[in-house]
Amino acid sequence: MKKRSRRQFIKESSVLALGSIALSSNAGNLIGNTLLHNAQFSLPPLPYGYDALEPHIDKMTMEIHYVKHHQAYINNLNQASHDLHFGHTTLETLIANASKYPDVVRNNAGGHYNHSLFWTLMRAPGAMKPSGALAEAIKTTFKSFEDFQKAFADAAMKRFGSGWAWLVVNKDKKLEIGSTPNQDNPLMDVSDLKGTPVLALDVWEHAYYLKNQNRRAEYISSWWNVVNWEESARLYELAIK
Ligand code: MN3
Repeated sequence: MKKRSRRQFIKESSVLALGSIALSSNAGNLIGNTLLHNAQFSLPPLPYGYDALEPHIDKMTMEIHYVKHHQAYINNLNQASHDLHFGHTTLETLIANASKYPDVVRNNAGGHYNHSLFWTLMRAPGAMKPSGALAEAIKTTFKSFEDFQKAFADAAMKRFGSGWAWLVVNKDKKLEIGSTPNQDNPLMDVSDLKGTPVLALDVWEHAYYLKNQNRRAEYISSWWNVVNWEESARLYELAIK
């Protein structure tokens, strides 16, 4: 049996700051039936309670989405890290180089990254629009906030099957709307849509089925009530620097 190098056992010590959440990388995680201490990836704290987004997104959906679905991506990613020995590689690097890894990495690194970002881009119902530089850019690019919402919802509706809708800052520092399949994201080398995410919407059925069943349009229109525009504006300002 191939002996693993000492380096592979050294826990990943970097902390990836993603939005306002720090993805601490040294908590224990279950790998198969064994508690793997110092597992590389762990569930970031949810910045609000499961019921904080009510009545727009229900408590049970939030709890299952966070505790079961997000955790499953993390468990699968830790299992892949264990099996493929990439314990020294950051989540950002795995995503940027998704084409170089098996699909299990693309799917689960994407799942972990996307959900970590998604939680920070929601909050208890508040301001329904952004302000500042992001508001100006939306107006310049899409004519009006309402036209932007229509185009974003359209991208979310047209994504066939499971995936994500995105507002990104592209390489020309311009806003662009698009969608990705499965757990792909615009930071992946395999993605057609490329850019820095400013807004993300999960359109997997697990994100809305308990409350909205098959009615994705209803979920999207509810979701506008809980968008964290302050965080989105912060990501925009970082992206255009
Ligand atoms: Mn999801």
